Amino acid sequence: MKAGMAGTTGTLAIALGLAGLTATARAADAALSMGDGTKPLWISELRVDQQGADTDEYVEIAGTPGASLAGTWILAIGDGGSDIGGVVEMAINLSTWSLGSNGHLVARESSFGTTVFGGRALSVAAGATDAVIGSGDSMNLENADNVTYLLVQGFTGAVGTDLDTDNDGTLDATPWTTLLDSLAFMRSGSKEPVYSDVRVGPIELSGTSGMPPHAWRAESGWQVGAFGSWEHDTPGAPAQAAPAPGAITGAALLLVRPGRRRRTAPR
Ligand SMILES: [Ca+2]
Ligand SMILES: [Ca+2]
Ligand SMILES: [Ca+2]
Ligand SMILES: [Ca+2]
Repeated sequence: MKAGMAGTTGTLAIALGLAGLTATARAADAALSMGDGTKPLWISELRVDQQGADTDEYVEIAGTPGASLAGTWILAIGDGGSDIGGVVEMAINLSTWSLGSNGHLVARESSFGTTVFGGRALSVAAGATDAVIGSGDSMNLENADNVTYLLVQGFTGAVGTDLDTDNDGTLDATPWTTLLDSLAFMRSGSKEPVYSDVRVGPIELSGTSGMPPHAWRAESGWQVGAFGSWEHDTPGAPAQAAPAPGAITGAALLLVRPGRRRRTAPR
């Protein structure tokens, strides 16, 4: 695939470090999701899927080094039973933790670090807070259909609560005091509503049916990583720099600036 400018004002196609893979993804500008500015915390990386059992899922939070996470929750909003959307699938209370000395926290399951790709198992970087959430393969970040991730303060709902009773893509209840950050992982063909203007995927990778298996926030916006490789995983550490436009062929990510027209990346 040829990477380069998409030719429309406000859109930018850049290459990803996924040599040999054919991929198409899109994401809104990351700046949209930086919250309301009252608390400098944001979601910086997620691993939701991998080749084989999903033993190594994690969510990375970043912000001011040492910042308290009192009252802070990570939520996953998706389907539940026959309800196609708005259901709280996961609610992780981070209140007992603070960001590490390097400004990062990794919320992960205890089986994290067991899968080896390319001779490397994942580990939480020195200086980051290592927050073990549940035992074994228990975090279960869904990759079967669209999921919205929210970072909020003061959550008073619960897993199973339906926040979009008419499933029109607008939340009818927001049981939190502050929305700090959000993004949605999009899977090909999924009709489930999402609740963030920041959208990552779908991306055409073998074995994922369009769901981005891994994504991280770069200065230029969200980037998508590989399914059977930890090449771009940096749990607890700052993201790798985004590849320069045109530097690597084989994959492209379309960034759409807020308030401007979306357009499909060139194939
Ligand atoms: Ca998963
Ligand atoms: Ca609604
Ligand atoms: Ca619903
Ligand atoms: Ca990272």
